[in-house]
Amino acid sequence: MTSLLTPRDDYRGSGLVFPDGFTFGSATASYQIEGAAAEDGRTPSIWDTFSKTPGRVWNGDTGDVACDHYHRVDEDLDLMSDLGLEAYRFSIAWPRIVPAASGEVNQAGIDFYSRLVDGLLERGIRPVATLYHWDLPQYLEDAGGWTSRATTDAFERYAEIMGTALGDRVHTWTTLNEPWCSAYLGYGQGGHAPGRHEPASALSAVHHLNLAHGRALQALRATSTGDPDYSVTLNFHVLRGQGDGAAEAMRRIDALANRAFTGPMLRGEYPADLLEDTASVTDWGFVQDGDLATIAQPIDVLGVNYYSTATVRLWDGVSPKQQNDGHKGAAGGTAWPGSDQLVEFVEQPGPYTAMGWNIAPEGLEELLVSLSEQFPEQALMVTENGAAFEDEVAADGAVHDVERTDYLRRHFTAAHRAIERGVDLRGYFVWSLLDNFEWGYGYAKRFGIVRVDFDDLARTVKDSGLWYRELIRTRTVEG
Ligand code: GCO
Repeated sequence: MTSLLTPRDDYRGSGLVFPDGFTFGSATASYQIEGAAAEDGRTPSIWDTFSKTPGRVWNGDTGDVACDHYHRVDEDLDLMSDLGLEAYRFSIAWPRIVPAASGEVNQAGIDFYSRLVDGLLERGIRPVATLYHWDLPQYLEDAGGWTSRATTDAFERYAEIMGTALGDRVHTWTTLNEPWCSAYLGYGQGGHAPGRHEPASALSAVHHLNLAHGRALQALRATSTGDPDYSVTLNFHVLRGQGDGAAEAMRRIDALANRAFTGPMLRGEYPADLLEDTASVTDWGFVQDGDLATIAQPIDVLGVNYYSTATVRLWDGVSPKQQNDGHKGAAGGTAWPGSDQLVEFVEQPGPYTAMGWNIAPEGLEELLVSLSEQFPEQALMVTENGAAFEDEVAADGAVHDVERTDYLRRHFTAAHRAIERGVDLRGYFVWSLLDNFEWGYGYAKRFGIVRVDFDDLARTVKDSGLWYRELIRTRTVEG
């Protein structure tokens, strides 16, 4: 019998050429790579506190040293250049810039990112800077964190500082990375910092993150003297349904996970069904007059993070829930205020990555097409896609990460198909440049196309990195 999976069905494209102007990049985040946690004036973020709380992070790992990128920035810049990266997406550690409640600006923090941006430009690599990739200053969490409107004041001011400092050189500003994780995992499910389990707080965090995004865009636009693009990065849930109430389960999670952000940011309103679904948890009284207009600032490009699909079904409230403990697409039934009694995430067919996430390149094509149907004027950028696998170092010192290369090839094929179908997709950033601190999983999960030895911090380009270099050079997906 022949396989049902023809090469085309399996997303293992060959000879697919990406259009001119399509940007090939790679991404990292401050707490995951920098280290130097207590140096040059940086104070703790919620992730320092969380990772030092026993039982929160695998093996008690912390970001104290991480990849030591703070001290090895020149080596890492050369690495990016060797790979031929056209753009580099990094994030700025807020507690390096404004280390204390007094609000004083720490020049040493600004200098570090300024040097990074200059180093990128010297090498012909576009700087794509994210203001918030989860490292909220601890002093702000102590005052209420994202449940407090005052945090949006502080974020606006931080955006002003960074717009003034780097807005002459940054190519793309991104306000937030995956506010879904910050709100629901941080304040609802508790698997991420600050580790709170408060459904109503999670929804208030959703709104304050949205508001912070809008206020930051205004501040960045007012202070940037170059001509940067403006963006935000969201992690979308690409949903599959199971059982009798499949459509209803998918609608609910789509409202909570996707439309809770795209609604206010891109349409200037919260979806009515979201407000109804969550009415028993909150009356959304934290939304003030004028907030939605502030949130709905235009963006040049919408950042899309995609790793896997999620399957949901209505839960009868009685039978045992299937547990699915991935932190993203499958983020566990408990992450959903208001609907966690009603919807459960169920296990999906493999194959899986080392995170237990199912490999589904068709989900990326579907997501990109669906977003461009929902928001026809909106240019898109894949700001994260990649995979953790159990890497091994071969006798010759190389890392023959065949599975990661295959994963990337299949997802680049999916992105290419979306372009063929008319999606305005501007680029693609592989997550991640380096093996790094993978949040609750510490250093146990490796996403890098460059290996980091966490004993001596040596970097080794993996086979997937070599494959990516070739893709960038030829602009053509090959096996
Ligand atoms: C995220 C973050 C990254 C993760 C990656 C793998 O999306 O969660 O942007 O920091 O490390 O996605 O989980």
